Amino acid sequence: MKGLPYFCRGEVIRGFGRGSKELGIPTANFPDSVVDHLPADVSTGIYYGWACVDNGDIHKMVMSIGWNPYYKNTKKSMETHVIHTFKEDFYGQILSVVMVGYIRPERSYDSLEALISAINNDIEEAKARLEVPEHMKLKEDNFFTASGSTSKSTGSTIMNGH
Ligand code: ADP
Ligand code: RBF
Ligand code: MG
Repeated sequence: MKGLPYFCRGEVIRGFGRGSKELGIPTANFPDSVVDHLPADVSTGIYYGWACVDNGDIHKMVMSIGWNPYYKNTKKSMETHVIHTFKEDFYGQILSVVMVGYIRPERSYDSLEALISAINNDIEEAKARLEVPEHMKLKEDNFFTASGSTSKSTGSTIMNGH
């Protein structure tokens, strides 16, 4: 997929407040400044990659980019579900991500159950696909260790405040 890997970071803001957390799938939302910087060749859809909160550990992630057709959002969003159980919320903290692969386009579903089950499939897909050495390597990228540095890998790096 063109434009990958794509590195970005930004503050975690409040999202649509739809209670994705209650569904067991919280998503950390990026502000418009990060969404608006996405290059044109990074299309909407579901991606997988690595993520870390502030200077914390690096975890696998899945990300949804687009208008959530199931909810018919009017605003484009970038929402990251970090595949890890956190003790506390991390609103206001800096989320760093690298998107390494594409899973599927966003689509609408007949029921909430169907949407949840699709997301759970994405999570399993991400866990498996990230195991290959080529993707494991990106975990070690100095984008994650040296906060504020520019990645030596291909793809853009956006600094938002940090
Ligand atoms: P919102 O609509 O405000 O984005 P969500 O229900 O999607 O609300 O919950 C997202 C928030 O949950 C994140 O901003 C973060 O603070 C917290 N959170 C806790 N665990 C996770 C996780 N594993 N992945 C993403 N966000 C998480
Ligand atoms: N929303 C959709 O409308 N259609 C989708 O296909 C879709 N896929 C998603 C896949 C993943 C991995 C994640 C994390 C979210 C996805 N969403 C999708 C967004 C979802 O609707 C949103 O996170 C919750 O509705 C927020 O409560
Ligand atoms: Mg959210």
